[in-house]
Amino acid sequence: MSQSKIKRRVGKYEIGRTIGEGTFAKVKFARNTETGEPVALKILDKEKVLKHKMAEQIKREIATMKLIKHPNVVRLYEIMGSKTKIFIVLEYVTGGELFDKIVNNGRMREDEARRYFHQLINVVDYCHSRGVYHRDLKPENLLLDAYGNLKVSDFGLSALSKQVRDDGLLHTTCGTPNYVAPEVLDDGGYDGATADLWSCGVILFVLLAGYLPFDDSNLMNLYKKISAAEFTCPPWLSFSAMKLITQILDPNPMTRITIPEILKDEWFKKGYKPPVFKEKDDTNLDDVEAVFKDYEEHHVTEQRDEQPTAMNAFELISMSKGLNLGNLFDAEEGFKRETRFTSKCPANEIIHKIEEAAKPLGFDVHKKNYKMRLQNLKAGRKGNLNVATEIFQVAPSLHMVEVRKAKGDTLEFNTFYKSLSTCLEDVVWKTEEDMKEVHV
Ligand code: ISQ
Repeated sequence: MSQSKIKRRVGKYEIGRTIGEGTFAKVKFARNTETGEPVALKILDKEKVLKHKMAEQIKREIATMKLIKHPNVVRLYEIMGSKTKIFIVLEYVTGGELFDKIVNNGRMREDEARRYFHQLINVVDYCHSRGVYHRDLKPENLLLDAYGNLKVSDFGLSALSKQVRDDGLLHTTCGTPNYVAPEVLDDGGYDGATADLWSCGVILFVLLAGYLPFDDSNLMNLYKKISAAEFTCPPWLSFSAMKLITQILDPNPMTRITIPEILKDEWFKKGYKPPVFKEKDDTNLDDVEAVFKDYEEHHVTEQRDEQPTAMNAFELISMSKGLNLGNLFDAEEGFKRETRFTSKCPANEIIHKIEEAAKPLGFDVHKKNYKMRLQNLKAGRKGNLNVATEIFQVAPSLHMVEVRKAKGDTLEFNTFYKSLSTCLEDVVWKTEEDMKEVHV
């Protein structure tokens, strides 16, 4: 059972917990030990990158990303390489995912949604004007900073969203197709700019409606709905919002509304102030060269503290009170795609209960020691959700359970977590304070 954590260091960064996982990369919280600054560290396996002949594409994309300096884009600070890994050092943002707001509070008022949409269009316009396309705009890539401003992650890093399927080949359209433009699904070549705009339209719809415009548990039906742009606007949508969404969700990329036209749209224009920010031109690409030329003298050292550090039980308990979505936010690291709860039940019982809760929801359950991997193999959106759980022993009769989205759709993870919470109610340790909160 995980009773302690081993401190890991890469160069000047001390590595913390995993905050995200993808096919090619794992994202970890890390801290710059010289400045104390928190960062998000994207870790790629060199072997995987080379095996799939991705080195050139990733190098190009990382170099481009370093040039993108926009207040609403997660900054790429530097990259480092070790013998076996590539480390991408990214700005760390603490406000969580934009879509957590929908999950917790439901759809947004039009003014609030418009503010985020303004920021999204500003980013997309800025990047497109520099020839950079996202190609995978979706909720997981829309983060918020401490001031509630949008921060788009992975702009330009489309190689990292590629997926290795069972056939061993690389596929671009992976994960949830709900945000993907019809011409991308057609696989016959597409324009990155118009395809990104389609995804912005789907995002705007979700913000205003609280649900997806195109959804079906059957993947073929979902493709059909997307290709025909078959969606219905909810009755609470204003006419001007509906008009704009309909012009963005045009299945024909040739007639789809463009950014200059969006900037002139009646709904969009309300309260819009064109962005003003200074761009420092001080980018140095030497680190990118060094990593991809694999200069050994530039390799960072990966250190592991052999002496495991004991976990601070009180910290863990205070982070893990109750079983709610509120603790998706944490004071030290600010942002997580996971949540935790404490339990006084034996570990085996907790595992059994999680298994009992997950199986009827269509999850395949894999257990290894005190870690579990729940994989939803059903087709469609649910088919992509992967949840990792881990049980930590805090004291002989007290466990902390971490439930983390390893892969897939955030909205779906949160729905799953809510179902899990209901099933695990009698396992979770509730303090008197929690009980009071429930009853008031
Ligand atoms: C930046 N901050 C928090 C979380 C992140 C996840 C992925 C990429 C960048 C991030």
